[in-house]
Amino acid sequence: MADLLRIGVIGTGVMGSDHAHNLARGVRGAVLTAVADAAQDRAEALAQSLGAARVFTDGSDMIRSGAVDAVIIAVPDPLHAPLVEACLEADLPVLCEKPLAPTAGEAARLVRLHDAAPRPLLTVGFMRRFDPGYRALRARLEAGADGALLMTHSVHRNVEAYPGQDSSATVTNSAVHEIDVLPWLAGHEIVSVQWACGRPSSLIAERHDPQLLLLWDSAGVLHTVELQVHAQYGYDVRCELVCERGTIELPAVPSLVEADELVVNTQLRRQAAYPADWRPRFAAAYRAELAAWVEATLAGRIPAGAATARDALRTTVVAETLVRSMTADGARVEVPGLDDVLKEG
Ligand code: ISE
Repeated sequence: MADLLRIGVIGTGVMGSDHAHNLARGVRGAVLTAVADAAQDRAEALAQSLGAARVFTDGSDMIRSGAVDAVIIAVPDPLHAPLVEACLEADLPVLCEKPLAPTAGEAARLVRLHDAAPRPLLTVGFMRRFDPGYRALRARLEAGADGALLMTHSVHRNVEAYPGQDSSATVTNSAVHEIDVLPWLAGHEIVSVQWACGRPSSLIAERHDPQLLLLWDSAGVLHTVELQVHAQYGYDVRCELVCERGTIELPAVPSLVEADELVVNTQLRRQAAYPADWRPRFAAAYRAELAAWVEATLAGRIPAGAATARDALRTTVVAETLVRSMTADGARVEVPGLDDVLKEG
């Protein structure tokens, strides 16, 4: 591998353009070489503004062009699988946005193809693993002073839901972050799940909002996750670990520190701003993830600590099991083992 990685970004929507901007701002050892999007005008505008040399209207053409050494996939979830497969065929390292694929069947197929590849190529962009707050939570838990972990409580709220998606997308597209990061924090796999809901918001008809997810891990720890994807007031992610001797939680609205904003106490009020979406909240995580991926790719590895193909498959399997609970009126359902999932199909 050369010492400068030529990177191509497929997808110029919210996340593709965010990754492209981060690359253009400067990541040691990497250069943004190409962008691809079926929306040619958008791809050309992004390439021109960031100085990317090549534009493709088809991501597969970029993958086969020989113009890039590594690829970032940031297209809508159902389009991930064929592009990841093309990268594996072309022997190109790939950072695929989460989820690896919306269904366990597709994700399992990618894991089998990846297992057959001569070297590890696939990293999945579960960026919370690189967030300083989540890393600090994990380090503190591992240090052991608070005793054993007993329960966790997470809240994940978005301002507005993506249009045209149903209740299952809340799990497969949004809750997958908690489904990935909670076992990473706790050190144990999720083994059974239950989906619950109560009174729905009148502001969104397409899906049930909010939803409550219960996840039990192999150590018996119960993780509760509240998802509200149409919460209106701001982007809000919380996580509290309940241990034997105390609790540990993420700081409130940590992006304020980065955005250089203040919490103001005035006229009998306490006021603070919320980010409008996940990009400012997880800006440091996205940058750290990209830097780690580039460094590892140049060294012929996949980044330590990032989500692997198997981690991502496990997350999709848990998400699919939650959707099964949703359609079974909230029954508690066992999560199938990865070996069984990989044997099927
Ligand atoms: C989005 O795709 C993300 O990855 C965000 O982090 C999450 O908060 C949001 O709900 C997803 O739709």
